[in-house]
Amino acid sequence: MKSIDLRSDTVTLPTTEMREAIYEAELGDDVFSEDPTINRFENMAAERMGKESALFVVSGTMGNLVCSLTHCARGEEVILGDRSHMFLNEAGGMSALGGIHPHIVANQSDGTMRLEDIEGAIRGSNVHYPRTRLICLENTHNSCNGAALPAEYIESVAAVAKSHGLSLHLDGARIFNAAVALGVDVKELTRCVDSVSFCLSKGLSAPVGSAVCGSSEFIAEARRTRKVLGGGMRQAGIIAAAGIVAMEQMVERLAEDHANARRLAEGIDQIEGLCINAAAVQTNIIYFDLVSDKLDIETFVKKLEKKGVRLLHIGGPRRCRAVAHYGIEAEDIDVTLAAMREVIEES
Ligand code: TLP
Repeated sequence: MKSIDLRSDTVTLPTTEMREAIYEAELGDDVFSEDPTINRFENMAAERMGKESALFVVSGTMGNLVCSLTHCARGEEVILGDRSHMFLNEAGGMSALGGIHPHIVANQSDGTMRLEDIEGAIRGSNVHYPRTRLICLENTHNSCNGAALPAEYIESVAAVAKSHGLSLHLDGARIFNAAVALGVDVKELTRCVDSVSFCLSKGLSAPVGSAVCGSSEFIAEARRTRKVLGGGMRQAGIIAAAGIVAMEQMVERLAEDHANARRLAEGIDQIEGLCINAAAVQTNIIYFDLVSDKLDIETFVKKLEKKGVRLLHIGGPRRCRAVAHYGIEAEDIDVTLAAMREVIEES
């Protein structure tokens, strides 16, 4: 029985081309900036994001942390969504390691924060207040149904940031999913931000790694911050080699994952006992609720697992997340739907 693991797109394994690129990667010491594969990766990442410079980091969490620590000094404040990954799922790194104060603003169901809420959160000049320094967005928005934030919205937040002398960071862990879903070049989504982090190890299937991109000046400082965190790596081209293949070969196929997520959402919509807003599905992430009172959520997840389908119970007391990714085919979605129907009927 094939295991259909829909817990996350982080479970993707490297492709044959990635394994070959890893084997053949030319290497050097990247702390001396002498790893040719890292240099090629960073040039490519910067070019893709339309930024002057880029930095390879081990994870999305490290990418976001490097950016917040580079933008902000101790006691300064970051405005970010109350459902953002940086606020919910990064172990409070910006506070723990940087003394940075998070100021949360409500995320709407489409992953945006209202402009008036952002404006309202910006501190005035008063000795009692922390100084606002940074605004963060997330695209796609993981916990808001994988919503893709359009370029116009990002531009409007950038205008608010600019008018108050603030920087704008984008957690673009799945920025390529957003670009594919919106049918735009990724640069349109990054043009107005001061820094962006994106992941190779999610839908793009590389085993490890993320990139941080921004101006040359910002990245020079970010390189120092990464060193502080112990993230200066030596022959790191061995992992960046897979990241190059990820950017070259794995972006356009993300549309297949979006189609599979939609197929799954539409199927779930037909199952009595499950509840989903199928119309909200734009990319590869779906959330749905178990509304049947015949079984509890843990039993539902466990019984599905016995049938070879893995989901995450996350996002609410009776909520599950499923993420489509490389290696999951349309037939797997049909098997998943059949398994869900059986589990509910058997209860
Ligand atoms: N998200 C993971 C879990 O942490 C929930 C997942 O399975 O979706 N930004 C966003 C928007 C993310 O979704 C994630 C990972 C990260 C940053 C952190 O990336 P990593 O796991 O590489 O540190």
